[in-house]
Amino acid sequence: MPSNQSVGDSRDHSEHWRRRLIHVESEGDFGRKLTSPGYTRQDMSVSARPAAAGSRFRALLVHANPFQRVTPVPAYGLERLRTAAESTGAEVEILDPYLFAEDAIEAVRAAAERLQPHVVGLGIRIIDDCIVVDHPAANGHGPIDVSFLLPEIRELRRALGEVVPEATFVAGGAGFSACPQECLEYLDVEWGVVGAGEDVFAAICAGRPLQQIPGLVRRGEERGIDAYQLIFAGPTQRDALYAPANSFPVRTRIGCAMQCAYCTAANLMRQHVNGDLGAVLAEIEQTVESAKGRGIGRVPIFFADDEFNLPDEKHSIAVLRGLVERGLADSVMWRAYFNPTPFSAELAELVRETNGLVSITVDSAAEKVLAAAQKPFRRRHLDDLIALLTEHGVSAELGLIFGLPGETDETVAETIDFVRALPPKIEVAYSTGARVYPHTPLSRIAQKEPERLVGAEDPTFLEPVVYSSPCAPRELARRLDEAFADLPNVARVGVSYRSGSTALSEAYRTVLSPNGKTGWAEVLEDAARPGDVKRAAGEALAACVQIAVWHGRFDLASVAVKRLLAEGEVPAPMSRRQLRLAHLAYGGLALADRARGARLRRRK
Ligand code: B12
Ligand code: SF4
Repeated sequence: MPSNQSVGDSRDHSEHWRRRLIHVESEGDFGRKLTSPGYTRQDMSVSARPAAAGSRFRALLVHANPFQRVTPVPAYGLERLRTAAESTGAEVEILDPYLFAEDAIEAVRAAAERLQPHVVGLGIRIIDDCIVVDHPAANGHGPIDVSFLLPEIRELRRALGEVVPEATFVAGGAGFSACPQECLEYLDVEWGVVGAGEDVFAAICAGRPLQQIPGLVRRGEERGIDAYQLIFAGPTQRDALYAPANSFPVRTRIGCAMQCAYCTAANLMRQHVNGDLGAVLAEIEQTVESAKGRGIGRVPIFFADDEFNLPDEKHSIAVLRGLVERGLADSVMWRAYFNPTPFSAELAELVRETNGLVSITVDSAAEKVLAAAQKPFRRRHLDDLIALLTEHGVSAELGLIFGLPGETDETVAETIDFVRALPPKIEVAYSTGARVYPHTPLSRIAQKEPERLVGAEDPTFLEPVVYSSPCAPRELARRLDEAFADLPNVARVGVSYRSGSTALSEAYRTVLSPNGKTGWAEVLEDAARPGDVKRAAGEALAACVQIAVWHGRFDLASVAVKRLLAEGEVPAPMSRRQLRLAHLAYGGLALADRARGARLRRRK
């Protein structure tokens, strides 16, 4: 059950519950199966299995992402690499230490010790949390709140280097790819892949000499962001660890044809490639099938593209039409980032029909700022889109960045007026100040306007530096908080590493631990505590239910549903009646599990 999805979607599947029971009986308790330190080994893709029995080549892919403690997402990039390497027969293990272990360093040490990998791949998805203002009142927090994650990742890399000094270290990931040479230097890693790593990783696993693999960049050489790889493959074999608490990512295209001043995608130099439609749809189909087999009614998908409708909407229309043609429209709900244009009535209809949520990358409604930030649309496109979405009843949310180049008191007021005129159903998230990432157009603007910068004194911009006009980000945040105080649909953006609730990663750890009940009540209280701007108590509790169901822990799921029922409001479109039914169903399944456990113990 996804965080905002009806428990009832799975309620009427009594057949499903029966099948689920059989599944539990025949395969054992999945949750417990995953508790061994090498939890991914048992769940390796079929072609990798023979390799595990005695292969010569071993690779450890580490999701070097401390943010997993706060917002767990599947290690999708690493799953894609492992899928690509299947045919080589290498043994490839994915480890997500910040998610499944209290002590991430200890966990990677143990895994490296056990596997003795030839190659260690570091998946550096994010280098910081990009939350400029978490506390509008400074209160000793300094001028910005961005959490820089590379120091923590460097500790992880050091620990791995001590355990397997002979292994080759390769780095990759979206955060890494925005500033590859800077990261290699900072982390003391020799090799890296900029952009899509599937082909390069498969070549490494096939044992090709590193110097001969096109696409690998080496520390200190000239090549960096210009070595971007745009390979496309699929469908991805997913790791059994991840419940869709924050949805399943599906990449349909890679790259971006635009170069908005502040965006890390601007470093791709306008390159982009569409995925093969058949492979994309097959990936969605497989995802839906396996998720349904584990009790998920409507499967949440995140189309993990920079912008789903750029450079054109033909591809997105084809993907959505494919969902309808394959009879998947009612089995999914999805979200994706959209540019305000192109967006036709046909696309709007398909979005609605397939249960999509349009997350619009707007940034500003002021013409002057849009031009200075090199945004690929103008105010009229935005106004047209809002009218179109309203007309077609499409669910939408919208993101703004105040303080971009060209921002003045007048442009701030213009965007505030735009927000105040929006239909209240549209959720708005805003931030103040833009993180200056290395090599982006904003980094060049920043060099010329040092008076607009706050944060680290780092001329390379690897450490967090923020551009903000016409005033400092905290001041801007205070002004905007005041301007939007009466609008319940408008909030400051996002989840911060420092203050975000860790309830979901704790839920994973509890569900995966052998005596998984200890601490579950505290996890649920933690989830229910007001904290994250983005995650209401009901949603966080529903995510806990889902994590428990995903790992076959119906005893914990049943307790979590009871706690959810105690909340004043349950997340739409759930109803209290559906939750009560789910409570009964999970309770029944938990009893059946317990009886089965007792039978097995007696047989021994
Ligand atoms: C979708 C998305 C989300 C969704 C994810 C939903 C989900 N269920 O997965 C949500 C909204 C939850 C989200 C949250 C966040 N996101 Co986000 N997200 C994205 C987005 C658009 C796509 C990610 C994705 O899945 N891509 C598809 C996969 C296949 O690509 P990939 O992971 O990059 O992997 C490929 C390569 O990088 C490479 N590779 C990856 N690892 C490795 C390792 C090795 C060894 C090698 C060789 C290669 C390699 O090969 C892979 C296969 O091709 C990216 C932008 C982008 N285009 O990537 C931003 C992006 C990753 N997010 C970003 C940020 C900041 C965040 C948050 C921190 C925001 C916040 N404060 O909450 C959180 C972090 C969550 C977390 N735990 O990491 C930034 C990171 C930049 C930075 N600061 O470092 C990005 C780059 C957006 C941007 N341009 O600014 N995000
Ligand atoms: S269109 Fe979106 S992804 Fe592309 S450069 Fe602009 S903000 Fe980045």
